[in-house]
Amino acid sequence: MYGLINRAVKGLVTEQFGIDAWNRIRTRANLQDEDFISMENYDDSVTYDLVAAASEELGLEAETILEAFGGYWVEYTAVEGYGELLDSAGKTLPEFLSNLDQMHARVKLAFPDLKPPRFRVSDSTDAGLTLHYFSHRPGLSALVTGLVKGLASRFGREVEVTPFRTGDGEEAHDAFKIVYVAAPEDTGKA
Ligand code: 1MF
Repeated sequence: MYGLINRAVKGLVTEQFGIDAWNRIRTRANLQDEDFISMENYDDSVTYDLVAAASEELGLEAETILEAFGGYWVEYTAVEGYGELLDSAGKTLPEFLSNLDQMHARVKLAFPDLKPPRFRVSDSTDAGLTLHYFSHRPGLSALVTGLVKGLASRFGREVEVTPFRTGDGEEAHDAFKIVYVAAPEDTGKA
């Protein structure tokens, strides 16, 4: 994956746990380099090793770290030069989620080594929707949960996200049931 991803992992760890924790994680993951180059393509194993090392060093489940990272990614890319990209993908959560493949196509035009996952929305109603996720990369479902929650908060709303497996054989994939949590002003109560 592009170094931007690994830089964001470093950003999350250093902001929440400090630079010493980051250096212990980096050492545990056997990384020689002090830093990552955003536009350079790194083997996916670098990212997986970082998450595993962070999990061991911090005593947190990998899923917990991945979910936190998903939320962080939305904030991080917004301030690291991709705010316009995020703005262009939609003005509401369901619109954004329906446009994820187009958003990735735009990024891939500029950065051809991108290997984006594919997403599909189904069953979209006033109450929520189902997001289908097809990735080249195994084990990142909790990351998508965090991305969706991070996006929701970018749009000023809250969601419940429940992952599940769906489809048979070749079609088997991860999906997420997303339910909008009513904002306080919508409930009639204070
Ligand atoms: O293959 C890749 O390197 C890659 C990197 C990031 C593929 C996808 C992504 C983005 N995606 C990360 C989870 C991937 C999980 C998987 O593969 O199954 C998150 C997509 C996303 C979902 C919801 C909301 C926002 C999202 O992302 C916004 C986004 C996506 C890509 C970039 C920035 C924001 C991006 C921009 C430039 C990149 C790489 C990614 O590369 C650079 C960076 C600096 C200089 C040159 C190239």
